[in-house]
Amino acid sequence: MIEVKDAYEALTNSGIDMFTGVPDSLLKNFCAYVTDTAPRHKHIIAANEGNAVGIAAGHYLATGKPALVYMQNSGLGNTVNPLLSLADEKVYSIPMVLMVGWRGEPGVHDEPQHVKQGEVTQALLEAMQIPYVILDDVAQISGQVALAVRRKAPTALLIRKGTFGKYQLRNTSKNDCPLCREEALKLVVDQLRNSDVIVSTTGKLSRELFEYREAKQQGHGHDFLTVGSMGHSSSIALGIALEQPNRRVFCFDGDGAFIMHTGALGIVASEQPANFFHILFNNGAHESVGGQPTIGFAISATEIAKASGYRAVLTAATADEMTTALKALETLKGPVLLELRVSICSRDDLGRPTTTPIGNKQAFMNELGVAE
Ligand SMILES: Cc1ncc(C[n+]2csc(CCOP(=O)(O)OP(=O)(O)O)c2C)c(N)n1
Repeated sequence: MIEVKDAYEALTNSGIDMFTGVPDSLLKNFCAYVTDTAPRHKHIIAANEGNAVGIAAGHYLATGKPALVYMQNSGLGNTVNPLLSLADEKVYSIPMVLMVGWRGEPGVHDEPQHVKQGEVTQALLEAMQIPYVILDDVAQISGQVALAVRRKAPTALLIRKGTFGKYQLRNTSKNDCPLCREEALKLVVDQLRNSDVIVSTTGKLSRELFEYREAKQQGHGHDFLTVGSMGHSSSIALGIALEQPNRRVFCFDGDGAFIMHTGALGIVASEQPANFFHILFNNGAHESVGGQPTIGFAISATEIAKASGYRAVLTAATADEMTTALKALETLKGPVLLELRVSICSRDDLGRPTTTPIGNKQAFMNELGVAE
């Protein structure tokens, strides 16, 4: 096991003074240490992993020094374009070191959305001709930094589950919103009509929705749980809303996911689906992977939605405000964004969906009356 302090110091002693990326549960302890330790402006939690590669490239252009880009392997897809058409030796030849959390490593049990990603992670890096090591000794770190500098190209550190020792984040992102997300989610679900469907985002929100449906014995056919594919729930909901105009389609989004692909809002608005209701559960954090902060409360999600062309925007934080806003949805035409400001307090005993993704898809399509 490698202590995160040792890994951080191995990076800084090798000349890396800039850290950027999107948090990952396997990198939770490392990301926490970076959050607490790196100076202001030397650690940027990016909107998505491709943006982080861009930040690392800009940092190199301005300093001549490589940056570290951390991500879950799910985020590799977001990086392929800037890695191959910006940082690659055949284009601008920009060194950086990727630190990639290896969810779904073959032989290690993981959730379905990580299985294929885990199987192809090494092949993806190899296809991109990015030299990588599976980190098991802190001494490998300086070697990968030196290789990036020598080749003037990206290199990678692949991180297995349990590689890093524990570190407790001190600068946790907290907010004083009165309701936990789970309480807010229950208020919304209780207001829904039987014909409404939900597309819910990656992480704990979908797990809370699944458990609430279990508790209410309502089945899961009304909910498409976007277990992977972070940031795309609103686009999935748009695709449904346009073809099923007689039912309301709700996207249950998280702030990290919303920020990851915010351009989707303008596209939703450009279609003006009257049956599209975007519920943003904003807790200002990537709660599902360790509670690292997002810019959720620094931006105005409602202003973004309004400027993107949503027909109406609402925000609520107390139970009363939420109840009033949910009543207002009864008469409003979409696209509507309702931002629910919630605190970070998910349960430690939160379970995971017991249905498979394919079972979920079939039940959902069945509910929509569509045969495969
Ligand atoms: C492309 C991609 N990058 C990173 C992850 C890892 N990941 C899973 S959930 C999550 C946090 C999502 O944050 P938010 O939408 O704010 O929801 P919360 O965790 O607060 O419930 C992250 C970063 C992922 N699944 N996919």
